[in-house]
Amino acid sequence: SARDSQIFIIGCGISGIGAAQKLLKHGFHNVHIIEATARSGGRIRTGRLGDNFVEIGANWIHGPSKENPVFRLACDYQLLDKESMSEENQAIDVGGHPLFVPNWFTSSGRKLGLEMMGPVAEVERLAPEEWKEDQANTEIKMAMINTLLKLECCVSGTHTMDDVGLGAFGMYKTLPGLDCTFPGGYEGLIDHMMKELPKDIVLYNKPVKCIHWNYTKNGPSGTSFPVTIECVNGETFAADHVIVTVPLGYLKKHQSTFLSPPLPLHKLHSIQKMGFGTNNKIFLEFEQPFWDEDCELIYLVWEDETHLADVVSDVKMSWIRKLIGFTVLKPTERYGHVLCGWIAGRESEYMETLSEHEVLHSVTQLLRIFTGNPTITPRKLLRSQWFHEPYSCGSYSYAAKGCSGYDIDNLAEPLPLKGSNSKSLQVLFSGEATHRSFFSTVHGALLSGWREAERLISHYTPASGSFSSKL
Ligand code: 6YU
Repeated sequence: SARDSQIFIIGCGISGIGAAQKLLKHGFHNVHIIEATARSGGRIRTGRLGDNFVEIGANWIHGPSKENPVFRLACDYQLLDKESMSEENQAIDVGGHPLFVPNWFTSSGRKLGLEMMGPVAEVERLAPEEWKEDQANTEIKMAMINTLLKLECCVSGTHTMDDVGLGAFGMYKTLPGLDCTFPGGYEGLIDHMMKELPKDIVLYNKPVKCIHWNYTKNGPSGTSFPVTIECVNGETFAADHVIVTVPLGYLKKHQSTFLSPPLPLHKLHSIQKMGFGTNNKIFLEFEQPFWDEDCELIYLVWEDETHLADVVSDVKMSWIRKLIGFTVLKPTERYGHVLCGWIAGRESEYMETLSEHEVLHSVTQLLRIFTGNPTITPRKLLRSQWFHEPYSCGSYSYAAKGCSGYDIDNLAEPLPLKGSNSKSLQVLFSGEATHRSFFSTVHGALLSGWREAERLISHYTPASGSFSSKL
């Protein structure tokens, strides 16, 4: 029967897990996940810094409210605290920009007063001649704007905002609800989802090398399969359908070898055009805080950066200038005094090549300068290295200049294309980057996995009144 078809899902991130869950629920029983690494979760990864859980990958549920499937799952599994689940929290709508209580430190060791903050937002609206009237503060405001611009690079996961396209940027949708975190770690969500799947569904440590499609291999009982999956270790798997969930960064890097025959040109072009960048975290633990008790976000401002720029001129010498500052891990009773630094772009990719010791040294020097306190010494450091993760090749996708919704639709389009005579839906595509309005998020990834599972389900569900089977 249709439900016997062999389905392989490549990648055990939330998109792949979501697809498997949905297929199994609809009676498909020959479903397997092939995962390159030894673990599930992909870019959802909870690590440890001393006694603390810290998120190496995804951090928040963006827009935790009823419409968000990650929020719904997290509530079902009881993984959130009361406040995050409250109706009030769900109703707060800040358009994707949580309002953190900030502290501003500058490169001359000054701590800026909050009164500076208002005028920064105003500067963007002022006519150039009006700027001059406030000459004394113009330069420091420009420097503050540069910090905010670098922060936008982190949010979008891009090297520079010059690479982000305005049109497609507008396709990204925010949901109501004030962003919240998982007190027990984001990976708890993965653990719960995995518990609902059969134990042996995932084949770990099996990086896929190539998907051979439009290809017929005779199976044991004379059945024929259009797809053969070839793993790096030489093993092969015959399939009717394959759902590819690998990150866009991985597809970009391996675009010419990952499929055979190769991807159709329009699909290839869209893969090249869509953006995929790096955003990394640097966690630091301190004995004592140097920030205010209510502070949630520490900004670092370079006073000599008085011209609009979000990239540094000499990456090797000055990569640390791209570090926008730190979010403060709350509540303090749970974490102690832990900061999470944010750094995007090629400066971030360069940081990954340095030893932990070198990064610690640079960050310590930086903090001593910005606080004017020559004794500040972080106790521990942990940083992510998403660009050099061989099965991620970066952090998440963004709508690059020149991209449109069609490019995202092209990424999501299954193979072979409509109108071809061969067996349809051989290779399907899901993953964060294939979602038109929620790209770059966990909920976008989950929804895209469900979408491709549903595509297969409806493929095998004869339209009512029709006698023809699609098999
Ligand atoms: C969110 C957040 N968040 C921070 C950082 C990162 C990400 N995201 P997966 O990669 O998970 O799975 C694929 C699997 O495939 C994987 O296991 C591989 O090992 C495997 N694989 C690869 N190659 C293979 C092969 N050859 N063979 C076999 N297997 C193979 N999202 O909702 N909240 O706070 C953050 C953040 C540092 C790195 C994030 C966040 C993104 C999510 O982590 C990500 O989308 C999903 O986990 C992806 O799941 P998946 O299954 O698709 O892939 C206007 C405007 C616009 C801009 N954007 C707004 C900003 C929102 C983004 N914010 C992110 C921020 C943070 C901090």
